[in-house]
Amino acid sequence: MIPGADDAITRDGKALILAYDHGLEHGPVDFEPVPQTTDPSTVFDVGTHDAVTAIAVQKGVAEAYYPSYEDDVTLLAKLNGTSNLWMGEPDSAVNWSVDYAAELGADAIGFTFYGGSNHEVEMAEEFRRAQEQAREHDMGVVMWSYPRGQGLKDDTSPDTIAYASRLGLELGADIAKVKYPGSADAMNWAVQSAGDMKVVMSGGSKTSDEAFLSTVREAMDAGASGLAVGRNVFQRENPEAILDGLEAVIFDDASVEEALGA
Ligand code: FBP
Repeated sequence: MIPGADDAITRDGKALILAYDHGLEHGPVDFEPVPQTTDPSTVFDVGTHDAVTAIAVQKGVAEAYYPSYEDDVTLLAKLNGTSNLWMGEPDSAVNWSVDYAAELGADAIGFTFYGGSNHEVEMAEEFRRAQEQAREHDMGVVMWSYPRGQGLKDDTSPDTIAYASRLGLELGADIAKVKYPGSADAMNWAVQSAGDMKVVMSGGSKTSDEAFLSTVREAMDAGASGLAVGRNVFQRENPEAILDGLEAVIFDDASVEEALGA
């Protein structure tokens, strides 16, 4: 972690990253609730909301759509990713180089790291290369830190998520994105485990406005530095409304009740 390396993708030290790599990770099934989101332009439009500090996409989407939005959104290049069609032990192909991401205009890279996978060693080496290249370009580094693999029984237990955030600090991320471990205490343990490195919560599958904002409020109270979210924003008919609420909770320290009225 280098203090300030994430400045381009944070506001007041906090992040609201709009993740839109689901077409690769899950397939078009994630776009079915709001079919217009199959078109990346629709989600880039959502990403122009003031609350969004960066939009995380894969190479092909960045190449084709980011040039039309470069004045309005901050690009986070999600470097690796694997389809749901892959049936092996958790692994993630590196799909573009950091140099190419920088050339396209990215201010940060995102990298999935599956600690505990039988592929952990190679993934750590790939992360090392990407992290050091990102430093050469003054780009921030966000680790999608998702421990999983055949040896791991519970990938969201408090100890596992604390380990996930610690892996981000140990391996040189500026921000670790972790699954919510189920309670404020457990989230606080994950934040403490990361030292000065920022920890953000992963969005997860879509829930109600109140349930989602409550979880985000809990995570923020536990010391999280924001959120990286996909489905809980773009699977809503009115994504701007939930972004208004998230902006209130994350940046203005609003209560859930205040945010629901935002
Ligand atoms: P969501 O907010 O929709 O959960 O997105 C976060 C994210 O990390 C995406 O960037 C990624 O596509 C997806 O979750 C991967 O989820 P999983 O590996 O758990 O299926």
